Amino acid sequence: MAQQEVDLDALIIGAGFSGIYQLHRLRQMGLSVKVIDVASDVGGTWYWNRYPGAMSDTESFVYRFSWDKEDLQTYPWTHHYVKQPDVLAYLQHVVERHDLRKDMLFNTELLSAKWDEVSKLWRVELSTGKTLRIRYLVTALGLLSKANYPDIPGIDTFQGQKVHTARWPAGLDVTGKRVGIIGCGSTGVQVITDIASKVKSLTCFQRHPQYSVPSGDRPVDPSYRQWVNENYDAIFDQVKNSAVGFGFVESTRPYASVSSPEEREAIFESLWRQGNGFRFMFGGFNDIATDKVANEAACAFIRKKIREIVKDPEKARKLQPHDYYARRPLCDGGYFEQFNRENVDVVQLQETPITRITEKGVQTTDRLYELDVLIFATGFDAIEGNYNRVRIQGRDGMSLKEYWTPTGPTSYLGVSVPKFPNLFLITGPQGPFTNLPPTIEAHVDLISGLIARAEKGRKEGKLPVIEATREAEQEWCAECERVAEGSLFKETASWIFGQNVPGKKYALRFYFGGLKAFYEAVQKVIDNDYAGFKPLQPAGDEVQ
Ligand code: FAD
Ligand code: NA7
Repeated sequence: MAQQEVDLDALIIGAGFSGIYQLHRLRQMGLSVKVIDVASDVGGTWYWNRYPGAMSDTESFVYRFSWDKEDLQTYPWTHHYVKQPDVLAYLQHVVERHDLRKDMLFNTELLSAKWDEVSKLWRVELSTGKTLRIRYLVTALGLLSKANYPDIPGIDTFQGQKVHTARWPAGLDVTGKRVGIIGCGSTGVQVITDIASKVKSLTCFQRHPQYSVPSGDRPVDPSYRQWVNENYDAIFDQVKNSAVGFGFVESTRPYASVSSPEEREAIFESLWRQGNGFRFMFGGFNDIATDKVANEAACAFIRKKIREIVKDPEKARKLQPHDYYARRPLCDGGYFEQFNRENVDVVQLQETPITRITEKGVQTTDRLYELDVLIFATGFDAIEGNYNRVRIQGRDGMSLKEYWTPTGPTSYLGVSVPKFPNLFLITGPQGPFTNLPPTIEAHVDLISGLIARAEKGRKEGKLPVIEATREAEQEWCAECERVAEGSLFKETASWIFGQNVPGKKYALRFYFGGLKAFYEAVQKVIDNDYAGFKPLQPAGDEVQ
């Protein structure tokens, strides 16, 4: 049997949480493997997003890897939430601790990848000019990684400084400046909260007001840290057996089961005081995201809080949302309070839309806002954005972009796409909607198992080719649709369904069945000899 020469057993694209763990796992299996990233160092999201106030909204104790227990118990964190420099330092630390850097190449972009049907290898082309033959290609490109710039007329004429939050330049200091910010999502809320007290003026151009609740961030008490350290096994057991994996116990109580208005109010008030957006949405009642009455009760509670916090009635009016509370839930460190500052204002774009950007600033239908700095907190071309800018061609020369065009992005379990053999996606489309590290671990563990199976087959004289079947992908899509049935998220425009980028197809991009159900589904696949993946074929003479 002829051996096909490979340059590497596996190539991983992306050096964030996903790429780091995948490298660790494949190296443990004795494979030759490298990670590349277009960035100049590790970190992924936390390398790129250096805007003021950037932080995680998952609490510190579960926004990390679960697989290195000693590190879990010894690595320091000072607050209940980790800020961007903290997460970056943590990921750098993991890389050093497990000696992973020697297998990482930075300033290196994947330009294209083509499946070669004869050799059964991927031929990948890198920005460094190198072309490599790879057996297993793992994409850890990130689901919130390709920055989204709005298409506003005159955007290039602005003479002040323009900046996207995901590309914040080192040394940009907004102190004392006239600043405008377009976008009030999770990122906008963090930036506004951080810079409001420092800038000369801050104009927030808001298209949709947001439901945001307090984060509850505060310094970590030593006794709390000790409790966490002593209970890490139970904590991650709970996370992996929960729906969203945020480290709190989700409620099983329907809103209607509590009949007393005072008791309902007390539950919301308690959630508000504890802090965290996901806890507010999922920790008090089990149907805020599915039942319209329950949802409106949560909305009314948050609107009341906004009216209480924001003293200027006109600003308070503009800041109150009236759509469903059914986007990724936000939390903040005093967002609405910032609008009590004289130098901070909100422009409701549904009333006075932006007509163009001029050399001096932002022109709306009623006036020109002169600015020194214009911040785009306009989010990401999420999920498939990074895939579409790389030409990945599977069987028959079809690109992933072409494969996904008719339906929107699909996959089997979020990791594998029919007709793209030996391509493995970490947090690909239709993976779980959760705190991401536990989902990343589930994906990496599944991919590592699939590759181990292929390697075992290879040693037994079989073709090491892994490919999901079309039927399995369709069944998984149907399962994603089934568990999303009745979710108010489906009725609320956001990046989760692709509505934040003009021209992007509306499609279900996540599995809403929860982490526990996802882990169970994966275990079932493994127990049934990787059901849904084609059986390994005997190797012919010409290929291996
Ligand atoms: P990423 O960290 O996005 O890394 C992908 C890497 O791939 C990038 O470094 C990119 O440069 C590289 N890459 C892409 N294309 C190419 C190419 N063609 N060639 C070479 N390299 C390429 N999640 C949570 O669960 N909780 C949170 O609190 C939370 N907060 C967030 C806050 C912000 C501001 C943002 C933007 C995201 C947040 N997320 C959060 C989501 C976050 O993206 C994930 O938690 C996690 O960091 C994703 O890791 P990753 O390795 O999968 O992808
Ligand atoms: P999001 O949540 O997509 O928010 C982007 C914001 O930008 C949102 O308020 C948008 O308004 C606004 N936006 C986008 N385009 C425009 C235009 N053209 N005009 C005006 N306003 C616009 O991105 P984030 O970065 O905040 O958060 C993404 C995820 O990263 C988040 O969930 C965390 O996981 C971290 P809209 O509300 O659509 O009207």
